[in-house]
This record gives sequence, C-alpha cells and structure tokens, in this order.
Amino acid sequence: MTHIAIDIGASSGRLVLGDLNGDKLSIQEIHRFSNSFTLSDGQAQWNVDKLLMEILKGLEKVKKLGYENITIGIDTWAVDYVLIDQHGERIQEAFCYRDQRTENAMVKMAEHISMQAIYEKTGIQLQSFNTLFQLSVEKPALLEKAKYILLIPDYLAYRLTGMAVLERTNASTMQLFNVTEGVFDDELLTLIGVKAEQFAPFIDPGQVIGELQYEQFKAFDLPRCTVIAVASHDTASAIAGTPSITENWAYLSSGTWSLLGVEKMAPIITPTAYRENYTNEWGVFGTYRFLINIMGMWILQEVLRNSNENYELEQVLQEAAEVEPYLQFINFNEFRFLKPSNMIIEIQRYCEETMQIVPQTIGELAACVFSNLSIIYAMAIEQLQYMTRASIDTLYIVGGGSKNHLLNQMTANMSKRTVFAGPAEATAIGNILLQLMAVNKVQSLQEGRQLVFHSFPVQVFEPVEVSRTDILARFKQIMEKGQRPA
Ligand code: LFR
Repeated sequence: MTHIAIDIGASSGRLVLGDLNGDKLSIQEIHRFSNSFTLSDGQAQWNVDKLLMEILKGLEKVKKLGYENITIGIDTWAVDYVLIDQHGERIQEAFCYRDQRTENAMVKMAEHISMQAIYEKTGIQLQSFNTLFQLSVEKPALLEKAKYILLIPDYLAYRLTGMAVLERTNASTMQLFNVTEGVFDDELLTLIGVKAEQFAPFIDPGQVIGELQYEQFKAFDLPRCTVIAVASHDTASAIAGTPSITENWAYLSSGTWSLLGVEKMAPIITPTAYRENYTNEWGVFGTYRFLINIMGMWILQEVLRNSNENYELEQVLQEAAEVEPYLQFINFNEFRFLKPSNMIIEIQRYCEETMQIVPQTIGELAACVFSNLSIIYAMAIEQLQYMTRASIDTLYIVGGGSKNHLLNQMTANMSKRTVFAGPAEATAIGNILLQLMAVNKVQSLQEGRQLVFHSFPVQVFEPVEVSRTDILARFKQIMEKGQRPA
C-alpha cells in the first residue's frame, strides 16, 4: 500500500509519495501546482475546483507510475470554508481569509461579547480572519441554506468521497469550540446565526474518511484510493512531521505564515497569552499547539511578486547578505501587511512614516524582512519561555522557509538558541506519518519524529554574538508606536 500526501498551501500544492523502507522514510514529489486567491469584483476567493482538478491530475500520475492501491491524506491552510446546500452543491465561492470583508468584524462582534471572553472560551487567538468572524459577516440567507459548513480540506475530501467530516486539528481554528470540553460554544453559534448541526461530525487524524467515488470521475484513470483523515490543518501536519528529538524545543513552521510555538498537553489561557495573542490549536493525539502567527514568508513572497523579476531564492539571499542588517525596525504583524496592494510600497511607506532608512534594492528589502522576522522570532521565544515557565533550548524550523539559511543564522543569533533547519517538506511528511499510523506501520508520534530525523537532512545553526540588546530595544520602540495587529 502506497501513501500520498496532498499538501496544499496558500501559494502552491503538491502530491508527495511516501515510501517507508525499513527504518527510512523517503518522499518523492509526483505533482506540483500553483495556488493563489484571485480577486473577483475586489473579493479574494479560492478556486477550489482547480484544486480538485489538480488532485485528480496528480492521482492519474500516481497510477501511471504503477501504483494501483493507495491511501491519501489532504491538508491545507485553516479557517476558510465552503457552504454546501442540501444537494451537495457549493452555495458560493470560498473566500480567502485575506479578504477585507472581515476588517471590522471584530469591532462589530465586540458590541455583543468581549474579545477576552471569546478567548477564554475558545483559547484561540483573536484574528479577524478566523471562521467565527468570517461567518459573522456572511449573508444570513446563504448561511440558512447551508446544510454543511466544510473547512477546505474536508470539502476536498467530501468531493472525492461524498463523506462530510470535520477533522479535529483544523476544527479548533474556527474559534467556535470550548477549548477544553471540545464542544461547540452555544453563545458564539447564536451570535453568528449558525447551528451545530450545520457542521459535519468530528473525525480524528488516523481514521478513514471513505473511498474515492470512481463513478464520479470516470474521465480520469485513477488508482484505488482510500481517503484517510490526517492532520488536515497544514500547521498541525508540519508539527507532527517535525524531527524534534531533543528536550525543551520550540518549532517554527515557516511557510506563507510563520507559526512559532511549543507542543503542550493542556491549553494555556492567561491574560498574557490573550494580550500577546497566542493560540491553543488542537494538535494530533490530544496535543495543543500553543503558538503565535507571524506574518512570515508572505512578506518576502509579496516583495518578490511586486518586484516583477524572477528571482531565485539563492540570488536574493546573496544580495541580502551583502547589505547591513537591522537598519529598519518594522512590526510585520501589523494589519497593514496582511494584504497591502503593493508590499514594497507598504514597507517603504512604513519606513518613511517612522523616519527610518528606506530600503530600495531587492537585497535591502530582503535584509529588512529577514532582520525583522529574526527579531520577532526571538521575542516570541522569550515570551513562550515566560508563559510556559519552561526553558527552550532549541528551535526546529521546518517548511519551505527552512531553506533560508541566512534567516536561520540570524534567528539563531537573535534568539541565542541552536536552530535545527529542515525538512522543507515537513507538512507533507507529517501528512504521510499520520497515514502510516493509520495502517499501523508507525506506532507513535515520537517514533514518527525519530523516523523523520533519521531520514531527512537537518542543518544545525549555532548562535553567534550580535548586539542583540540594542536591536531589541529599538524594535520595541517602534512596536509601541504601532498599529493594531491583524
Ligand atoms: C498556515 C496556516 C496557519 C493559519 C493560516 C490561515 O498555512 O494554516 O496555521 O493561521 O494559515 O489559515
């Protein structure tokens, strides 16, 4: 039996084949495709039909390679959803969490319930794009028509199998559950005019969702395919696939977002966690991901896109390495960086407004992004240590961003911690691990992580002395003047 991870991020998707041979896991990318939200009438929406089509194309390639019998697991970003009517049809296109429709949703909801009360119930960070706030601005008539509200990976699994489920690691990001009891919060549901029955039944990672419905996809030459529930939230998969073999570790899942946190067996819901906006997302096997969302590689991706040049990462890193770092201090978690019309202009404007040197070249812009991300990461590690009252010695950076060796070194320096970087494909690997656990080829999360450590290269970055105190103080000065975060 062969296992295929279908891992779809905000900027690309891939089908990855996992092969367990003795005590080594190897992966092979079978199909890769681009993904992005599109603006139609100014609204940011996903093309979920294209995603389904790419999955089917990828599965055809799997069959062509001679694999007749497979399992698949699907993970994507969180919070976004599709409304399905009673005939199983989509009621409207899926909105992207970056769409501006939720810009004032938190302020509006605060007229009925305080943000702190929502946090205390759900343990989930307050982000204007969470499903709770997206549903609060949805047209009531559309919501009423919805038989099911399905998160994106659940929707894709539904299209493939006809089975509607609510996978648990992704479910908590909706901000509709009581974090400890794991049941819907009635007050929140009532506030947004949604009923608990409009969500499909829970499924845990490792359980079978269903078989692919071949009759519906006759035009495609597909293998026999069982769809398994994995950690369908990409961040949950990435953390499951983190090769953490030391004690006292934190993780940084570095993709479009940077998710920095620790794995806990219980949520941490304190005034500090609320103030600093740390979340307690449900992870695999009863774990909690206590983490903070940092704007991450999105900033670089947008800078590169707006530069209208086809830069390779290595070229950008080389140019950035030649520029003096820590020349500008920017809190990239401010709302203005969530979806500016032009990231380069937004960064330059910020620098002008705060009377800092304005970065111009791609090297200067990238150095500015990496400098500030390394500061934000270092500060988050200190906060985590304080809030968890546990020491953190090592940071595991996984995901595409772990290839950024310049930023890895800057992060080691600023945080004064050893950084282990890689694998870049931790999300797909975590997805495959859960499938291996479903078929009893791997027995525990710990065994899976050992397997990842021994199977994939992990690069070590040791900290080098920098004038850290001064840099941090200057960053904090800018933060105090700052605007509200996303
Ligand atoms: C990362 C991620 C984050 C989530 C954000 C929006 O891809 O899933 O965990 O906060 O996207 O869904």
